[in-house]
Amino acid sequence: MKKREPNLENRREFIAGSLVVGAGLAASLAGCERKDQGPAPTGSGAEPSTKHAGMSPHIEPGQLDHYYGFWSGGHSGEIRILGVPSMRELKRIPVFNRDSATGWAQTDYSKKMLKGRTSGDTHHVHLSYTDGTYDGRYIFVNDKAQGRLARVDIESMETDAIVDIPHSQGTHGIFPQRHKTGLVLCNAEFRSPMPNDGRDLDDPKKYAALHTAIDGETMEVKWQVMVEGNMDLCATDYKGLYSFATSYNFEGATSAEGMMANERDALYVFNLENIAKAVAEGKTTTIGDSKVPVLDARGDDGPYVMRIPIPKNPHGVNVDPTGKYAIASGKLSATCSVIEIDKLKDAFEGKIKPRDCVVAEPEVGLGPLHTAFDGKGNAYTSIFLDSVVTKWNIEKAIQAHNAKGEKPDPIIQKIDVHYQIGHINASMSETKEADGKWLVALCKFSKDRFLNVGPLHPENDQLIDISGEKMVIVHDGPTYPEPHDAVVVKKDLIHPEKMQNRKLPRFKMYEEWAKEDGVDLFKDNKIVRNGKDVRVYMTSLAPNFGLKEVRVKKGDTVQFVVTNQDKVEDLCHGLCVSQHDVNFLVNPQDTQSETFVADKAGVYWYYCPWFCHALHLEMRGRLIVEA
Ligand code: CUK
Ligand code: CUA
Ligand code: CA
Repeated sequence: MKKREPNLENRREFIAGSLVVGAGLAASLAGCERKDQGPAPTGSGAEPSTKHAGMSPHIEPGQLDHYYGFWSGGHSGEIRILGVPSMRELKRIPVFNRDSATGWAQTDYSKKMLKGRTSGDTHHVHLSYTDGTYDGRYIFVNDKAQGRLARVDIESMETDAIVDIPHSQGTHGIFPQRHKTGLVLCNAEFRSPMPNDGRDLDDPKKYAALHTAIDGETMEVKWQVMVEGNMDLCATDYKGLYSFATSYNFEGATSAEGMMANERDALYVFNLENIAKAVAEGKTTTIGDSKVPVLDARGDDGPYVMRIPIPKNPHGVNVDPTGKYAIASGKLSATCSVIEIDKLKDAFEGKIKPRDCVVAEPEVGLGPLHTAFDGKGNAYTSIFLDSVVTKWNIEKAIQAHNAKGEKPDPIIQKIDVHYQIGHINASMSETKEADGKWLVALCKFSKDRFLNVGPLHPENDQLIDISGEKMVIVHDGPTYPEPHDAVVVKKDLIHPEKMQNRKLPRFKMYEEWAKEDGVDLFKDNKIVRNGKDVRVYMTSLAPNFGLKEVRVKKGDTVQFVVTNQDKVEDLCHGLCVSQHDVNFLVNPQDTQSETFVADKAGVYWYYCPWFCHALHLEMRGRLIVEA
């Protein structure tokens, strides 16, 4: 073993120690030995690892990246877009959070979608698929905090739908079907009473969790399947037949110790065809006041759900680009379980046992979490406790599993990452077009890799060149906490529009108002009073607002509806009303609206907060509130 920085070693021991509570766990982890240490950590006198013969992540000023990276924002509640390989942050898309720059969670339509809530916890971003690859239409993202699923329209790069999933606490793993934009499957991580109305409070045996199917086109909740164990990560196959969910609390415990009691938990396999049939035949029930059909599949290895025993507190599950294998990571076991998807049919028909679908279980390191692929038969697993990425060969792992006597070694390389890696993903890894170029390693701790910015450190998203036989770290990418997952997408599959295209559902709302009030949004500047409700239609065209003065009475509810007439790319305006907590963005050719109460008499300047013109500072007017 190479020499390490002592405090790094301590940190690993500390983190490992805090996780290793069960006695059986230490024993199960003891067999794992690290093989290749990879390059030494940089920053301690070691050679920087960027000197290598492979690809450069450097993108010259004015040059464009080759991939879009879609990052979840974790408890920031947003989605971020990064350019890969430069790792430059290009945009943040507010989803469940309040965003002062764009007015998200303040504008009328976003408020309506969010129902007054302004926080969320996004973990998993996935794009809509057609024929096993991205079709460039939608981004889906979960909210673990409040059990929701949201969708972003890629043309506008704006959240266009948010769905509350009934009786789903801790909506965590999500995955869209890959044969077409069909269902988006969503896992509830937390078991809870059904319905959660005060019953069964102290009877955890009766708690359950739901696997929910949402139509990716209409964003309607189609059905739910109730199971007994919790569900963590989710994946789908490439044919539309199955979805998968790892369960780390198959024990049904309510404490961490209890959740680690058993050596094996389970991978749930949902048979989507059989479920759809049962739903169509009405073999369902409902829970509480939700109208969504629920199939109760607790406890039975029936035609709907199968449980494959796998070790121990499994976390990630990922399907390889050939669609042949689902790989579940042990987390508290040093192994990954490789499930052969073609065998599932026989297992569902009772011809083989569920466990017979496991065709390999290689030892990859301490605390395996997630797996990415290069399209050349290799898997890359993030190893949290060891802070490494393990590159291993899937076919060799299968040969080793079956071999009598001498076993081939599937492990190709382990490379240090900095530090405590969570998710991992490779360019196009979640599609059949995985291209084996770049790997992003989303590390939870950055410690000494960046300038000290106080107790809250950035995360460290490292970029790894996987185009050669050996992995090479080429870039550290600090991010604001806390992205969990990312997908890396070829740039020619993503075509956002440069001007607002007015197809989003919120435009229907403005058009209806305009019709009611006999107004042309693009032409008219008009104040419409209805009792104490005042609607202000106003245009913007650099460097002017259509109204220089808006006169209302104290106590009026004022709604500004602003339409940006500018047809120039990148020419945004916005509206900020001084002292009234009103601030929103209006893209070129966009309309936005926000409502507030004018509760203080006086003169309040409204102004454009986006630097749009040499006379940008002069782009303002007076809100005159009469006593
Ligand atoms: S979970 Cu965060 S590291 Cu929410 Cu995908 Cu595995
Ligand atoms: Cu418009 Cu500044
Ligand atoms: Ca467990």
